[in-house]
This record gives sequence, structure tokens and C-alpha cells, in this order.
Amino acid sequence: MKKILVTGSLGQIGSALTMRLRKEYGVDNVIATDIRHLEGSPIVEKGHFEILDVMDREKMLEIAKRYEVDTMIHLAALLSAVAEAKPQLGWDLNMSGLVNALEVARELNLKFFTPSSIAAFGPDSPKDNTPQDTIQRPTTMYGVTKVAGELLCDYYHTKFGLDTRGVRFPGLISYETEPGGGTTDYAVDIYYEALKNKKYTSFIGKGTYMDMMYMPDAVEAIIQLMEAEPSKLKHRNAFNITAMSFEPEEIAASIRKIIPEFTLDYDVDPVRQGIADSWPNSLDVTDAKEEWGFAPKYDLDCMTEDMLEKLAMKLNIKEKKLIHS
Ligand code: AKB
Repeated sequence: MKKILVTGSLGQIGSALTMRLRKEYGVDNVIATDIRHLEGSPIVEKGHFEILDVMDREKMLEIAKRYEVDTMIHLAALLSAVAEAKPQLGWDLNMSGLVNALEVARELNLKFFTPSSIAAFGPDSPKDNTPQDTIQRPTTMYGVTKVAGELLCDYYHTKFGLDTRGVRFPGLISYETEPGGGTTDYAVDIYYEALKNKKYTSFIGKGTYMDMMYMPDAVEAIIQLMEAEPSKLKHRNAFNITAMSFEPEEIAASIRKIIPEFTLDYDVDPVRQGIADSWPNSLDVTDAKEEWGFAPKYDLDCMTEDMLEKLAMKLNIKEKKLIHS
């Protein structure tokens, strides 16, 4: 990758990734785009930034040509709970946005990355240690767009020789930008509430295991996969990756190591619980390790410590065990 166009750069993955890419490849070599402008954001103010609605293929092509990019990282999409509430919009945005991005990539012969998700699996997939290659019959609109997206990216690779690559992200946990409308978002909200109110009411029920990963590992995984030697890749769209699998009581126990008075209760949201129940408990990541050396660094306790420390700074909250002398 030399010059990279990012769509959805103000979103949860985009805001962490854009800053990391600018550091790695140079500020002038990363073109951040988003449908909205965000006053005061370093993504907007500390590098190239363009307003782009991914439904507008002409403008996407014009920006890609003007900056002479060689790589497209297409992130703009609706997450699971929002796409379930607005399925037509979920299909339109997730699929038309992806087709536009792939077409621009085809015309300019760009390297291409777009994320898939654990949502690409469904209730018929094996629940534990879900294999890389297995049955994928998702029951959510988001999942349908993710499976279709994986197939489409593989199609552009085999039919047109485009260098498309992707991962199936688990729930991503980050402190920079809050996610919007995902099923795994409880695992982000819980840290905010632990610091602010020392208690959290979970919309995901006790005993529900889902795969998760801390954002710094997710960002490194994208860079590592995009820089991997193409001849080593037997798979392309998309690799299972995860760093941990936990249920609400386990993240609460991890938080209690730093905030002992933290309490957790439940008010389960049937829609998001239904989505979570249709997803795997844990993924098998052997192929990502073997084909491009996937190696996440953060486990649950390391992530909790870093997350609470960074969030406490951001929210200006002083927490005894987080104050290092
Ligand atoms: C969501 O919950 O929708 C996302 C995902 C797992 O893709 N975080």
C-alpha cells in the first residue's frame, strides 16, 4: 500500500485506522472520506479529508483519480442492529456502497480491503471454534450483506484479477469513537458506564458468548493482511479473526479487578439477543495465523486495563487503581 483511500473514516474502525495509516504511510498518503464532516476531529483537520457518500460512484472515482491512490479500504456500512431495524436501507447502503467501491477499484486497479463480520455466520454454522470454511446461512440483513460481500469480493478477484482481501471481524472494542448500532456494542458501553456510574445494565443476556477484539489489534490485522505476500493467501474474503470470546459476567469480572464496586444487571433486548444467539460463540483463526501471521496482543484483562485507563483520561475521571505514581 502506498496511497490509500478510506471510506467511512469517521466511524469506529475508520477513526482508529486512519490515524494509524497516516503514521505508517505518511499524512499525505491517506485520503480520509466520510458522508459527514466532524468539527475538531483530527481525521478531518490533520490530513486529507473529503466528503463522500459511498452511493455516489462518480465522486468516489473522481477522488480516487485525483489523489492517484493505489489502495481502497472500504468501511462505510450499517451495523447489525440498525440494518435489522431498516433492512432495505441496510441492503442498499451495504451492497451498493460495496459494488461502487469494487467498480472504482476495478477501473483503477486498486488493492482492496473491506471487512466482513462474525455476522456472516448463522444458526446453522458450528457454534464453537467455527471453522474458516463452513456453512454460512445468516438470518440477519447485515449478515446477508456480509456473505454477499465476501462472495462479491472473491468474484472480483477470480473474474477480474483484483487484489481483494478481507477479515471477519468480531465485536470491536475501542475508546476513540463509539460504535453505532451493533450487537456487540454492550462490550463498549459497559466500560463507559463502569467509569461514569459504577454499574451497567446489559442488553445482551448472561451466558451469551461472542468473539471480541481490541481496536489496536484490529487495525494491525488490516495492515498485516494488506501487506501479506499474495502467493501465501489461499483464502481472501474473508479470514476468521478474533482475540477472545467472553460473556457479560466475564467482562464484568475483569472490570471489577480495577473497579471492585462495579455491578452488572440485565434488561435483555430481544432483537439484539436474537442476533447474538445466531452468531458463533468462538471462531477458529488457524488459517489467518498460517496464511499471514495473525497474532493479536490483547486478552480480556489487558484490554480492560488499557480501555479503562484511556477512557478515564478522555472522560476526565480519576479512578484509584488507574492512577499510576
Ligand atoms: C455488530 O455488532 O454489528 C458488529 C459486528 C460484529 O459486525 N460489531
